[in-house]
Amino acid sequence: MMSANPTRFNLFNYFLGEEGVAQTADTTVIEFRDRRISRDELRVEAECWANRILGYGVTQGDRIALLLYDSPEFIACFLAAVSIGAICVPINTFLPAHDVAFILSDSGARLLIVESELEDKAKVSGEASASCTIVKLDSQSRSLLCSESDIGADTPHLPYDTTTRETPAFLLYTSGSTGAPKGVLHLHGSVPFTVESYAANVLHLTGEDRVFSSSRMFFAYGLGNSLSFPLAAGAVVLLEPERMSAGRLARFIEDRKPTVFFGVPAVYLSLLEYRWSGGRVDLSSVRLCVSAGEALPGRILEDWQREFGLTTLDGIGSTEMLHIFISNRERNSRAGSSGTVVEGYEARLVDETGAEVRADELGSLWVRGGSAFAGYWNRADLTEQTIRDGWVRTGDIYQRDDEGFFYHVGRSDDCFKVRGLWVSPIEVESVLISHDYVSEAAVVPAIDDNGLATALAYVVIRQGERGDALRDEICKFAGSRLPQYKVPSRIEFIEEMPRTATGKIQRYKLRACDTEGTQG
Ligand code: 3UK
Repeated sequence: MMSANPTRFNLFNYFLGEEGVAQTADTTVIEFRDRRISRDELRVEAECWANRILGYGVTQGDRIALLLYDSPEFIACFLAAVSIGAICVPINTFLPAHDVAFILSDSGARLLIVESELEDKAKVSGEASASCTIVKLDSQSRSLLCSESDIGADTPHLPYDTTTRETPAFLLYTSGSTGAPKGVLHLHGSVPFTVESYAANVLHLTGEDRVFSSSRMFFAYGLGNSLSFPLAAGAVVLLEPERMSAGRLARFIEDRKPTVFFGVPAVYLSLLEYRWSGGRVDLSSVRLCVSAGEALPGRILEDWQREFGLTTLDGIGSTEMLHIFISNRERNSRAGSSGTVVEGYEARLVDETGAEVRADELGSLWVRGGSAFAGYWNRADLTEQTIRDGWVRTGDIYQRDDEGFFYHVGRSDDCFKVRGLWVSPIEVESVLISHDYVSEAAVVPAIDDNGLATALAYVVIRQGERGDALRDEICKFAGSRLPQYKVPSRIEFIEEMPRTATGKIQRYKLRACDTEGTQG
């Protein structure tokens, strides 16, 4: 065995190499349906995928896209891709085909590994189709839908020492700002930084833990929760490919007994409501819960704590910073707050000139730390606007109290999140105004009766009678063209749009209108 070159670093070795954590080869690392996969089995599976990938002629720096459910194959393919120095591009399996096509073409993927059940979303068109090979995986049997002999066999496996902490490892697409999704590029070194700063120091994750994340691995949040953190700690990750209702999730937790649960606020609310409606929710295996993606309303946190006697740590992370950089702690948390800066990161609240705001004033959040992204893929302009001297501008407005607790106030752009997923007002508005009766539309976040974000649309009507029938009709129209979470849950008719002198809709004025939370 060659001794590892100290400047060399590869995530495959970090997780599965001999110098890895104190687990033995036969320790279970993944539980999936009725399978238990040991560390050694995962390593063999990932090496096998690495050889296949090499057999397709993929080389260092090439992009390999994954359109896969949360499964052992997702983890094996991800580790295989990064082991040979390729750049892994996990794609959101809920995206419509045209967004998948955009990501394949924008990233210039050489290879796409896709679930047979998601094949329809992977119609590669135009230029991309000539250069992107598609490999299908049977969604039920979890085996390849092509013969191994189709792949250049006998390709020698490369040693995993061609990379360093500075080598690009993966690209995560996010549609945070208006417009097309952008690829956030991370280097191999980002991952150990999140493991040490957050998983070890904040969550105290150990080999005794069993983790489950309701957010998927194609999100940075899920990727840390289900891949990096458990593998680095020698914990078990529970994977579930299906989307679960509150009832199924409650049964899953009771059966599979996770000790750490990761969710978004809407999941905590749905479990609470399920319990209040008489459903059985047994969380006795759980020692710690984590919430991220959007602010966890203080009321949900307090209801959760009262119902289940469990700590839930709200923390803010982002795709650009890879994982959580401001968080509450088990023995030091505040309801309604994102918590305090995680050790290893620095955070500043600044005004428009970049000067630090005074205590108690609102400011834009800038953050710095070793897991910051390397740049947006092929978007030097946007990279330049977002990251300077290592400081990443998050686009969030925060307030900090004198104990260092951060409180989320909103976003400086107009985008917002519903159920932890981005909603771009412009995208929803363009659908609404394509309806014959709608002349103008403005979409803003609103808060429903539970304190969670929903989309509210103000529309100016061209013709037709303003009433519930038209409301329903417009919602149905939007529902046939947008994923459900983007469909406005309320529609208000107005005479005229408030606009600036330059003709921009003043969404902030509409936000301010929504004080009395009327019907939907
Ligand atoms: C918002 C929050 C208030 C905030 C993420 C954990 O959500 C993640 O990444 P995204 O790139 O979105 C980032 C933006 O989401 N946000 C996230 N968490 C909170 N706002 N309180 C919170 N607790 O606007 C942020 O800029 O999708 C979350 C870990 C990794 C992640 N990528």
